[in-house]
Amino acid sequence: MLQIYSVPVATYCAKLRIMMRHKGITWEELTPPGGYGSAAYKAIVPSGNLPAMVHDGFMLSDSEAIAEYLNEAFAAVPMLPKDMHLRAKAREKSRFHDTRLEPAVRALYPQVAYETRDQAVVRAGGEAISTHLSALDLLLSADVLPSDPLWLCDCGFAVTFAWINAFEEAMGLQVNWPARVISYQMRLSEFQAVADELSAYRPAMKSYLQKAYPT
Ligand SMILES: N[C@@H](CCC(=O)N[C@@H](CS)C(=O)NCC(=O)O)C(=O)O
Repeated sequence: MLQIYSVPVATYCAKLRIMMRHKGITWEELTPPGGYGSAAYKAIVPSGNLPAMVHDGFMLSDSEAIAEYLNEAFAAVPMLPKDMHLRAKAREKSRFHDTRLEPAVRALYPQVAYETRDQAVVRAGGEAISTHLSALDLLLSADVLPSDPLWLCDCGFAVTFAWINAFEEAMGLQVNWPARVISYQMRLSEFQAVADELSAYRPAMKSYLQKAYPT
């Protein structure tokens, strides 16, 4: 049995669900006992992070470690290239998402609440995100991965792009979107697993963003 610890709004859980949907994997979703970071949850998942997985008694945390494990455990729909160099490039792209773009978006969560928002911080955040989007533009311009399949490295971007769009609407975030990045987002949205996950995930985003508006 495959169980995933998750909370509805968690970005990296949505990233993981895209890959599980694409592979046709079934899973059971569990709420971390006492909330993530609690002693009860850390007794199961020492990092206290979400997502975490338990597969037939085997526990693993970190969305990318889980995704790579599930890619091997459920190999029928491969989401990493066979070629060693392409596989390394796919991992490079995943790391760019997890260590560059997404953390710049995450830095704006403390600015969501309307009452305490600092527009100067939001502006600086928009500039930081734009810098990463322009780095992604360069990365995409040299992308050697075939564009037909959905790769592991694509899943996080689909979710993070949705958050940037949501922040543009809810907080007036200003971001420069390179044309190639917009095309990439559109291409990802055409995968059924991406479309299904984003439509299931949007209510959680909307509920989180309620505090972005004056009461
Ligand atoms: N690189 C980690 C990041 C996971 C992450 O930041 N998860 C958030 C929820 S989306 C979390 O657990 N935050 C609480 C914490 O870091 O203590 C991954 O890919 O799983």
